[in-house]
Amino acid sequence: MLFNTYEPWKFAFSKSTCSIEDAEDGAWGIIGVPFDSTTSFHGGARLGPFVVREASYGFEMFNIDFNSNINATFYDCGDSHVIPGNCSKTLDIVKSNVAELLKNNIFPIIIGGEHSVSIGAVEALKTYYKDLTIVHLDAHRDLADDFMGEKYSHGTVMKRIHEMGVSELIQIGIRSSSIEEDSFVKKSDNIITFKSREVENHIDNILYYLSQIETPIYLSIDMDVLDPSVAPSVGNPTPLGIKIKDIQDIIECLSVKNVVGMDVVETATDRLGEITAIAASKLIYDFLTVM
Ligand SMILES: [Mn+2]
Repeated sequence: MLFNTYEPWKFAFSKSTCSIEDAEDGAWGIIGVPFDSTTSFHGGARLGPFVVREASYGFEMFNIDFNSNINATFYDCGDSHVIPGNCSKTLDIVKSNVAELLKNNIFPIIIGGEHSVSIGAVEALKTYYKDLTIVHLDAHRDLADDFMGEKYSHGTVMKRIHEMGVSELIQIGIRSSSIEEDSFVKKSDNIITFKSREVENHIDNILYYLSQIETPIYLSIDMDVLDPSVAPSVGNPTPLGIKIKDIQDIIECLSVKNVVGMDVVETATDRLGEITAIAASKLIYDFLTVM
């Protein structure tokens, strides 16, 4: 017997609605963004939304890790239009799609696509939430002012978001940075770093820190935060990463906070059933179980 009706262009267990205006207030809305035009190393993130949704059909309604059914009300709103080769125009489209969800009191879950797509989502959220904390899980800081001359890129995403004026940018799992990014962090008073090694040795301290956040939260998960042994198919694989269980703990910790949006980006593969896509899908499935 199938776990659910097999419909791989929609995330498993998503509810359907004729129009977003009829959606339940306070629900989550999934948007895929099949875009990878600024990718510099391993391509394929444009296929992320498809493979991550497909992988979601491997999970059961009952999430035994949390002793709970997948409880959240959520809709899969399909994929955003993208303009291959034009990052800033694509981000404008993502921004307007997320704004449309927010107008209807639906909170965004973005499946990337390369990491730059987070810029559009956070821009839309910032018009609603003046105080917004970014919890950013990534091997990299993504704080370059430009990447090969490009202001809008997977390597500059957190710099652009930081410029929007966030309450705090909390970077977790970091194990790669340029010296310029490092000195930018030292000069800033609202960027907090928990390196990959600290996740391994002091996860309780990190969870305590997250439990003290008082503002609305946007959670951004670059799949390369995981160790390449569990998530090899990403744009920039980087050794010595964190575990899926660490992210599960972080998601559970944030479930009692005011999370107003999240993304899972940089899944870069064209293979159905590939383990990176399954890991990405599992993180969204856990998120929707506990939120
Ligand atoms: Mn990264």
